[in-house]
Amino acid sequence: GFGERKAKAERMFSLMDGFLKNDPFSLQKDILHHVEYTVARSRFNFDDYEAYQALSHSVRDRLIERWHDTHTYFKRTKPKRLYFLSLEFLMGRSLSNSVINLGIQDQYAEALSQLGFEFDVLAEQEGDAALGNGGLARFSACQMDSLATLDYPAWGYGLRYEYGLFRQIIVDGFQHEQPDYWLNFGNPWEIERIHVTYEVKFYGTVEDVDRNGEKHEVWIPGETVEAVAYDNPIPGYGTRNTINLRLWAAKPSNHFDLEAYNTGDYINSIVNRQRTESISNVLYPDDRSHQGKEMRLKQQYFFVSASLQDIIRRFKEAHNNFDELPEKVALHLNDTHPSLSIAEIMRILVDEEQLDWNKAWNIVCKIFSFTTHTVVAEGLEKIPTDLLGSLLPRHLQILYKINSNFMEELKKRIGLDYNRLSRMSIVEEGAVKSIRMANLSIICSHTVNGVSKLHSDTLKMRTFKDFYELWPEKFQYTTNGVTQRRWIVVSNPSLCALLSKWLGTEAWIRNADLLTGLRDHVDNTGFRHEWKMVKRLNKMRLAEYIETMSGVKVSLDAMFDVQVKRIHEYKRQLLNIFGIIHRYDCLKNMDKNDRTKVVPRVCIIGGKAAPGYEIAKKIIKLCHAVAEKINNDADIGDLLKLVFIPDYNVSVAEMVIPGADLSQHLSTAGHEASGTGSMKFLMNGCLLLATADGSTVEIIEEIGSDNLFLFGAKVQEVAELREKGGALKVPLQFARVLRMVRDGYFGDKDYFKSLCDTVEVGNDFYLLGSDFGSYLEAQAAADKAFVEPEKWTKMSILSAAGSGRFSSDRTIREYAERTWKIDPCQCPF
Ligand code: CGF
Repeated sequence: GFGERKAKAERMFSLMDGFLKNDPFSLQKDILHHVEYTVARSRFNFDDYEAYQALSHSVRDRLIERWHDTHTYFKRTKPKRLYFLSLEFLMGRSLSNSVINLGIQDQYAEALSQLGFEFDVLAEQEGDAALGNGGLARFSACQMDSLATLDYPAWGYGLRYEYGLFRQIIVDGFQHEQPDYWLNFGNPWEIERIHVTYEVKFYGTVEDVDRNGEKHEVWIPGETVEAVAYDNPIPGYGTRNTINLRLWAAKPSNHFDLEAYNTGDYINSIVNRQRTESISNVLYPDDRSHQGKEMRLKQQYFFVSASLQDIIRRFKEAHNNFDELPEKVALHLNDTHPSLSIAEIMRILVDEEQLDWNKAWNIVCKIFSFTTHTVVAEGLEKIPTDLLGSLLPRHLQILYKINSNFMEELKKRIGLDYNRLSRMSIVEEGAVKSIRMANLSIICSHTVNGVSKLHSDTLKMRTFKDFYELWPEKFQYTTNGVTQRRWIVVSNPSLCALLSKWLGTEAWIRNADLLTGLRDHVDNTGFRHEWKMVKRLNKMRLAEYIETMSGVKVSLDAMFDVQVKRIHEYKRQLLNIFGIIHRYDCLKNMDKNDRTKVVPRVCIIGGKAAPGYEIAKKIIKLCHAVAEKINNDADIGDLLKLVFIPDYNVSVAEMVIPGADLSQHLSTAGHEASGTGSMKFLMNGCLLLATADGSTVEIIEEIGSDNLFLFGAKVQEVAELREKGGALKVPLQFARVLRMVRDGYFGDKDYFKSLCDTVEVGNDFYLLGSDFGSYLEAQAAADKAFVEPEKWTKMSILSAAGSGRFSSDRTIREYAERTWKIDPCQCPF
């Protein structure tokens, strides 16, 4: 009865001592408690790794406490919630980020030092959670941090891959991939919810059933897998709000296929079952080309089905009418990867909740928003109908019905323009009949977002022109951003202290617009001196890392010039390497006296190539071959060094970015949807050398073209240049560099042939040749600025001062207000 429950609650409360205490003494007690009882080591004898484990468990306790309070409050106040659906999250490490956001970094540092440990050393013990590929996935992680910090009632949903993004190892200059079994040593940052499980079904048939005299289609699935929830608390900064990232893992289902077991083939039935349970095992190592693969489709549906069951259950607990769904639920499709959600929610509403189709469709069209991260139409996801029909027969029917309704409506709007009708159809007829996931997402979403202004223009004018003309109001753009908590506070503590000192406040950590205040100090020599000292400190840290990784000793007086990102032809790492070869060639042919005027450079390149992407792998090999030649040329010495940083990931980025003087963003204009790496460099006072692509266009608006080094064809010139083909003018220097590689100057002549072919005149799709001249000019301008340290430092300060607009806090606020229509909901405890 009620009395009994009350007494129980009171007793439980009296046993608890309020919130966990955060003074150093209490933290020490907690850490030792976890050493003894969680890690099960003696508190008199434990090493750094065990100390890290105990430490993270004590942090986790504090996260859980806030997580509970936040969710209890959300439950009570029933705000409209955002569900952020993404197949990829690149979270990196959690420890430092968590203690900083919880505001107890100093207390932990003190507690540990009294125990004889150093916080930073323990933080290094943690591996990266690399459940994503590149920009899209790290952007998801930044958005989660901003959602929590700005108190939005949001949930992230994703997959708990057992193997994250592969580890890159380099053997003899070649990339090799090794599995990243990141859960090997346990993961203290997640909470397994063994009671939060859902059955996810696949295959089977669709049968007609009679419901109150009406014929209805019902799916009789053939296979069941269980999804188990793993919750990852995401703490906000400067707030108690701690939101949830729920990741699903596939587990054996209790749902036994009796027949399989009764045939007597017990062992084989278990082996078969295990195969289906491997759904969440592996992350696909390429965010563009996983079209038409059954496992990928299974992953998508597994993710979508578990998430939607969870979301609908939560909705039904608090509301009893689906008409309220659009006021209470916003579903965000992070790219098309989760867009099967549309068919799934229609199935739930119509088949299970027995809503009328039109009513369900009206509701569904009000809850979805969609962000596309792609530029080229060829990059858009398509799923062969054969595959979809066999794996999810009922969903295919639903998709056909959505499409035929849409086609009818469209005919009324645009008439019988069959070409346009067929371009806009969800179903692509052709050699392989397929479902176009982008068309589906656009049709059903109330908002279609681009990730930068330029990207959005491309979507409207090219990629989704037909849809834009039909529904101009749907098309918006929300420029990407990155979180200053991770990219300054965690990764660049000395800059963080300097910013707070000169801005006179730490408020910029929650409001990055305040960084513009740095402009007031740019003429102050004392400030500039401190700024330079911070950069030097970070360069020292990076130089040490380079020496340990590659054995190459680099001079701190050299310009640290960095290009780190996934390796892709459109990102043009090859242009960078050709520029380096040209520089080397010039040095070799230079008078000894002239060499004294040369700005020494340390060129740093890092990034992973998708395992099946041959040309990208050749770029990596060429980089190593060139590095081998240059770095061993005693005649060149410190004037030029080239290092490839292996296994580029979030933690490596945290160290490399603060130490960079110059960073390169070289994509052929019109190919990078946004780019978020540039924003991280900008925040860290690193100068950009870039094309006017993606969000760089907006960066120029913000910091002025005088404060970065721009080069290359503009987006409106690219098509014309391509048309010229063989008649395109290419500078002599380019031809010379290409010849050096072709002639085997860096060895492996035959191996590099196909790579050289990709940039030969007439075949140079990404326009390396025609951009080479202006690239070299931009490089020369960078050299010229570098020899004037005061000028360089001013440019560096003004870069950071203009980076506030590229905080993911701004991105999230725009999404929340314009797209999701959600309000902050701050837990008052
Ligand atoms: O998403 C990207 C990145 N490769 O993950 N695209 N995808 N898919 C774009 O290419 C970037 O330009 C963009 O910044 C990023 C996040 O929107």
